Amino acid sequence: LDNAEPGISQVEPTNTSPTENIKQPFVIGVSGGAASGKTTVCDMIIEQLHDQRVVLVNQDSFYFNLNPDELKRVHEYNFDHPDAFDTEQLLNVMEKLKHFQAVDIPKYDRKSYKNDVFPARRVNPSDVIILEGILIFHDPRVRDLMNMKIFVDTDADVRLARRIRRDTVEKGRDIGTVLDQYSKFVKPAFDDFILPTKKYADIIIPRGGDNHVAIDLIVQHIRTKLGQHDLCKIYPNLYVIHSTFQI
Ligand code: UZR
Ligand code: MG
Repeated sequence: LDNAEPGISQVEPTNTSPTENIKQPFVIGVSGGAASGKTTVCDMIIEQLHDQRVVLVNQDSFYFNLNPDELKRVHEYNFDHPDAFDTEQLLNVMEKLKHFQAVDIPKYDRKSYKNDVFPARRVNPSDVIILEGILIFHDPRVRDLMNMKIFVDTDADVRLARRIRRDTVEKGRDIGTVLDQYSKFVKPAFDDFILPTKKYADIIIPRGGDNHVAIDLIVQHIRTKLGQHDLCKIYPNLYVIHSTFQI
């Protein structure tokens, strides 16, 4: 070894794996009351970031399955409470995605209240992960994963009107049941659990998906952050894309 050519030991290895170069995916949390326009905001962000590897993870996928007793009295079940979600499982999934590992995410069916609909959704490693859900800012461990937190702030009457339309027209539910559920669970949970997490948001978007200016600003910020995220080291194309956008 003493005979090794001088300077050889100082040569940096060139074949490092991507994960050694890259830091971590950029994680965005999108929260807000039920029917506030969270999904629309996420879809608009994803559409504008079409040249990036983006994945959407919905908190719905982590609802606990209901036992037969709970299923029998489903109208008494509180889907708006933090305890309705399997946060440990969400954290496991996020841990994998943060290390660029592919992961299977359960599919949740709001009609059957089951989250083991087969096949599960296969999610490939991504550079941007969007976490969407009414209570996605509730657990500090989940909040700590996020690089950017967005709260979609839509008036309660607009949310209720949308909720009624969604549950009656799209899900075929009876209006009386929808209103009962709203006053019994949805509204109290918004006041007790969702609204108090608004203070953790970096950005509060009034009017949700109608707010194109806010979406444009958010997407610009994400692009800037991705540029600083060391991604260009392994994705030379991304570097080109970014420099083009910044000129
Ligand atoms: P978003 N929800 C259902 O109606 N059925 C389910 O099986 C699971 C959830 C409702 C939930 C909450 N509550 O108010 C709303 N109830 O979906 C959140 N009752 O939906 O984030 O898409 O607006
Ligand atoms: Mg939604």
